[in-house]
Amino acid sequence: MTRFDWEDALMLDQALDDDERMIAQAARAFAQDRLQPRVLEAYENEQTDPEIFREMGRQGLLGITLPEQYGGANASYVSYGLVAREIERVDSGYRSMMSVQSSLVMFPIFEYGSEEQRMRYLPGLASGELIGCFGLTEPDAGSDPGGMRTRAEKIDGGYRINGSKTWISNAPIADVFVIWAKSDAHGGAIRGFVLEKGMAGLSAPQIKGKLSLRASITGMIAMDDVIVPESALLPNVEGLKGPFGCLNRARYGISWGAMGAAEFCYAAARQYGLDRIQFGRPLAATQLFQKKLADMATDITLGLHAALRVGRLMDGEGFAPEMISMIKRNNVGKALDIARMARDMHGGNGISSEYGVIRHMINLETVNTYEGTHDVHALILGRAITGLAAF
Ligand code: TGC
Ligand code: FAD
Repeated sequence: MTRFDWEDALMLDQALDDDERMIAQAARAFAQDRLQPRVLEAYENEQTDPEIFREMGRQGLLGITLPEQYGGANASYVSYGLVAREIERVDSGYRSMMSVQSSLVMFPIFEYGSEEQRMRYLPGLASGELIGCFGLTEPDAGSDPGGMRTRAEKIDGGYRINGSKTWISNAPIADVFVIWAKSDAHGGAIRGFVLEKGMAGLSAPQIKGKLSLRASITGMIAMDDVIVPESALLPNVEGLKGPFGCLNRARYGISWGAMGAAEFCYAAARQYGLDRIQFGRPLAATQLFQKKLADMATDITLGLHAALRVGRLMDGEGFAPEMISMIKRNNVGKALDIARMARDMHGGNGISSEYGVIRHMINLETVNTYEGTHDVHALILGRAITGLAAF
């Protein structure tokens, strides 16, 4: 008879191929050996070590779905999800660093860029020598990016870009900026531009004082008459489907990543319940404690299998964006519930940084908001279900 595995209730591991299993194991070893020992200090001091990008690059974790000639590993989207899961098991901020670089910077340059742009940026981004960021959100355009004000004005030989972006992961330490702007030369359509650190008029001050996602640096991007050459334009996409095409990949990765954070919290709560004696017996011997663990195990297992299903569709016959809204919304929402529950099950110790659960809980508040809020994804699903947009 098959034995029940509390860490893999419906045998996800069996549904992976050898390459995927190997990539997941290597990512787990990297995350546990290289990231876990640094996360407490990074979080407490709100510090991001740029060296982590190079370490991820050496480990082959950046842009792994891209072809090898551009520094990728030609790996499946399931593999990409498994990497996100292992990194976010340590911290959502570290997964953010990986997923912005891979899905929001390397993917658009590969998918929408010229061959010259691919060769100029992708190998350096894959090795982590270059750090990238993705500027879509603005002070007055968050859930509604179509309301952006950043403008690209055609000038001789290029464009003049004016505007500001906010809440941009990696921006203060970025070398490469993928920026979305309305272009007058294209009838006001949204176009992508690749800007480089050091361009006159471009700055990226850090947003300090975040109480969530403190291990991942966030900033604003100010563009004050930034002049870019014609070659900075991403030639092969126009309209909001450009940034949304990138967000599909990143949101999909988050659906795996959030489950990694939830798995950490579930395992920590289980162990705490086995170790902690109250009323003369382990907390884990009480019915309430066991019900909470059963709920966690169920939500994690269903969430992981749903993410695997979407990953298989991405690697095979194709996906609808609403599928990704469903798993991003569900998995992050469930992970947040699980982290809150685990925090409670640790009692007073649950608020200490040493146990990790409150850090995951606070991080997941951000994950629930960025890449489309929990409610915006409900509205995307609602539109697909009813045919009526309620934004
Ligand atoms: P809508 O009319 O729905 O669509 C406009 C055009 O875009 C196409 N489209 C998509 N294409 C591909 N994938 C998708 N998921 C797509 N969704 C829409 C659509 O077909 C249409 O194309 P066309 O050719 O007809 O022009 O646009 P809308 O303005 O009504 O959109 C509403 C809504 C709510 C869906 C959208 O604005 C939305 O998703 N808002 C959320 C914004 C968001 O997610 N921002 C994320 C910023 S980046 C970030 O948070 C990074 S955090 C990174 C980290 O640290 O990990
Ligand atoms: P708003 O859009 O103002 O939403 C506020 C509230 O109103 C939410 O609860 C929302 O669900 C609700 N709401 C909005 N519209 C509706 C509606 N029509 N009906 C009902 N409710 C609605 N952006 C980038 O471009 N690049 C990045 O790298 C990036 N990194 C980030 C990192 C961090 C740490 C954070 C916090 C954010 C990051 N973002 C990034 C921005 C993020 O994508 C936005 O914060 C998010 O899309 C929400 O936009 P907003 O903050 O303007 O909130």
